[in-house]
Amino acid sequence: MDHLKRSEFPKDFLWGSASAAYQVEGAWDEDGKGKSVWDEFVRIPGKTFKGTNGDIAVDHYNRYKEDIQLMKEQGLKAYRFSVAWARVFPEGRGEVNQKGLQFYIDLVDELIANNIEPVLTIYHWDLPKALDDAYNGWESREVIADFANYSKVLFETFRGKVKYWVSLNEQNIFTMLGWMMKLHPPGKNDPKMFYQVNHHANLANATVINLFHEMNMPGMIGPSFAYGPNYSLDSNPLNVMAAENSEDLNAHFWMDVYAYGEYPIMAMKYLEENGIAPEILPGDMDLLRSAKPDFLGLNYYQTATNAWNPLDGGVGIGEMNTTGKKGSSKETGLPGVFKRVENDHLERTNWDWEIDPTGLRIAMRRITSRYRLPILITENGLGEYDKLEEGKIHDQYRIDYLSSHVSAVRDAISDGVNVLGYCTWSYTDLLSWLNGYQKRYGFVYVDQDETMEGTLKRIPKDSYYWYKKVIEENGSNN
Ligand code: BGP
Repeated sequence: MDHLKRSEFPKDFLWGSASAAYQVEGAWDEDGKGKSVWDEFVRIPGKTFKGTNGDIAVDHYNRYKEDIQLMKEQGLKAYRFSVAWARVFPEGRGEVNQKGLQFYIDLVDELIANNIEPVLTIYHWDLPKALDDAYNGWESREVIADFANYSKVLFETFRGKVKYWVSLNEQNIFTMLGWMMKLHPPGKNDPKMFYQVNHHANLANATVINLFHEMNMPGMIGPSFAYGPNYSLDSNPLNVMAAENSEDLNAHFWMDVYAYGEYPIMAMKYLEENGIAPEILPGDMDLLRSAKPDFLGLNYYQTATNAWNPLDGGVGIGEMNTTGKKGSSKETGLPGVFKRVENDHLERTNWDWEIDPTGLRIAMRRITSRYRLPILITENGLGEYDKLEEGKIHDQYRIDYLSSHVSAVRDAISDGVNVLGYCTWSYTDLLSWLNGYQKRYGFVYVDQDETMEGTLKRIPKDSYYWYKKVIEENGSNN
């Protein structure tokens, strides 16, 4: 809708930016850190772009002070980062590795000393390998207690210092890529296990949210979900139904559980009919219903446009573009349910991600209408090639992307959405899980590439200065 007068961003709006441990830290085996499933997965030939890994990443572990200095100069209000579970518990459980924990204590103290609000993600995909060896990680209910124990240590350590907590990052993505698409660890295609793993992750998420509340932790906690609203290709009712199927199976299936502790009716019926529904034990649903997140973290990159996909001969799991060759992704779908098609109204990035700022506004409105939870945008950004020209990076394309999305957030606020903050992905350039170092997202360029022999020098891009101004003006010109 058009408004007579657009609302302003709230005064205490968290203008932030984000990262994740494996993608920035490096120091993969320093100071007693245990191995994670990613430390192992990246060493399997053919799994990541040109065999890139996060052994060094962008060396944030050793350069966090320099990075925080850049944040301070930019005026950043919030920094979202994740804790590497295996740094704190090398075996995933048992003894705490004090040196590993100390890194995060120092990081948080440094942020606070520079007036930057820490936003801590407890789990951003780097499961301790020891837990995978012991019981196949998320495949076993044992993970719930270990995750709660690890979270408790973080709650006790950062009580009063960290106010914003993200429990799980993109449960839908790490499970889909791990147990359906064979692209993330453990590299399986096992639909039944996919749903079982998700049920365990839901229980783990509910357990730590309840723990946070039982411990009377000051602040707020919620999961971050990768939500791309589903559109119908057109007004053909079959395509509209395909879009609704996708919304139910690809979005409500998680968000309904987070917000209400209920699995969506049609999605569950479909899983039962196909023999892939998770095993739900007595008491599980009570636990899920009892846990109420304080906000929903939204990671938004793109929307999905859907068309009808017949059961007979329909399109199955396609291919992702991880090379940066535009047009190399392949159509993907679920026969009898939906298939994802191109949207002619939208431009695409070199990695075939559709650019749709209005989709962000739609995402925020749908979440608000269905769940009535405050939203913290925990990721949004553009992955592109950047070119260093005479010591500068003129990333006008990123500025265009981000400013149109900031404007969409303001429109959503004008519509009545309650937004706590907006974190771009990412602060510095970093390792893109499957796409190496060439797909860059940062405000700060890092001299690191697929050879992993860069100088690691940091250079603020044009977008860095653009965001500085947005923060100064509290978004009033967007
Ligand atoms: C999200 C993840 C991030 C980040 C981002 C960009 O799904 O939470 O960790 O990687 O996507 O994705 P990519 O690196 O694949 O371009």
